[in-house]
Parts: sequence; C-alpha cells; structure tokens
Amino acid sequence: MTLINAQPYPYSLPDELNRLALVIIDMQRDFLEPGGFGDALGNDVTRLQAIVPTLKSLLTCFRENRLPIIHTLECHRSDLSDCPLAKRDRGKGTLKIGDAGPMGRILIAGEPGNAIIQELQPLPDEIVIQKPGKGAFYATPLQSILQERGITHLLVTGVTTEVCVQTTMREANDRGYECLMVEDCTESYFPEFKQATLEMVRAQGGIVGWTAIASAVMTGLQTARIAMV
Ligand code: TIU
Repeated sequence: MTLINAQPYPYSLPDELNRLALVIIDMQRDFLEPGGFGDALGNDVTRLQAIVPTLKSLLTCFRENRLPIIHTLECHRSDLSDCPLAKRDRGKGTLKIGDAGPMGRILIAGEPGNAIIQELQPLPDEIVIQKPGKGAFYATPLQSILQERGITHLLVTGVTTEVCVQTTMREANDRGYECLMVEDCTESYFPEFKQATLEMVRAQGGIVGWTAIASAVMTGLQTARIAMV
C-alpha cells in the first residue's frame, strides 16, 4: 500500500490506482477572469490565478499515468430553468446570473465566460460535469459515473476552496469516498477562508478527509507506479 504524506495522517492510495480520480472544480473564466460571475459578486479574481501552474502539473501527471480526470463547470441553462430564484437574486452584484456581461451571459452554459480556462482545457476522453449548484453531486450524474468506473478515492482541487470545492468534498465524504484536498491546487477569494477550510476538513482525525500538497501527491503516485511494475 502506498501512502501520501498528508494531514492529519498519511493518505492510503487504492491498490488499483485507477480507482483514484482527479476532480477539478470550476476552473472557469467566470471565476478567474474580470467580467465574470466572481467579479460581478465583488471579488478580486486575480488571486485565483496562482494555482494554475501547480494544478496543470498535477493534471499532466494524471494524464501521463492515464488516471481518471473529472472537470466540473458551474453553469445554468440559457432559460434559467435550473437556477433557483434564491440563487439568482442573492447578493448585490453588478450583474446577476443570466445578465449580459463582457464575456457573454453570466454563468450560462456555452457562453465564452463560462468555459474552462485555456491552460486546463479538458481532453476529449475526460469527464466534464455541468452542475447547477455549488456541490458537484447535486443534480448531476457524478455519483453514477464514479460507481460505473469503480472510483473510490478523489483528489479535490479547483475554486473556490470554501464554496464549490468544500461543498463537493463534503458531499463526496457523505457518500463514502476517500477524499483529499490538494492544498496548493485550490484557492479562495479570501485567504483566511482557504486556511480555515483546510483546517476544518482535516480536524477531528480527518472528519471530511485529508489535505496534502501537490508534490506529495505526485511523489506518492510515482512510488505507487514503481511498486506496480
Ligand atoms: N462565489 C464563490 O466563491 N464561488 C462560487 O460561486 N462558485 C464556486 O466556488 N465554484
């Protein structure tokens, strides 16, 4: 059994490595670039860019090892039929979900601003989940896709740490998945919220799961590959 150096204690990789998936949450222009949803809510979106090179390295590692990769997108249908009024009306943003912004309609599927950023574009064989909520399990086929493929372990990454990333990890934890949040592959508009999330996830003996840095994950994967040869 291969262990990843993690908190609150080492994370065991599954014996069959392809039971481990990389989940990349919402690395979309809507959250990382000016003129999108994150900006409309009043956030400084530029600070999310810092994780892109590290997340790209982890993505490349998964691609080289031919391990499962899942991308998610927070988005709504153009008629907003899957967007609760409570969500659309929340906050005092300059633009609301569905309004026309500089990158197209805010948080609407297929609009330029809703796309995954160029650096992390999915390849054709990778899974892409469109989700109307913050969690990636709510109103999506994610759980049945994981079950079909025998995936039991998830590395959770993306933005924002305390909103869609944490919600997804909690949903996954309640469904029995062994989850690890990759510390330097997730970011928040609020650094103190990222820190608090990492701490609350791994508190109480890993009540929601583990955290580790990307280099520790990649070292663990390399060790597991060598052990399998
Ligand atoms: N606003 C915020 O921090 N996040 C979101 O609305 N969605 C995600 O986290 N993807």
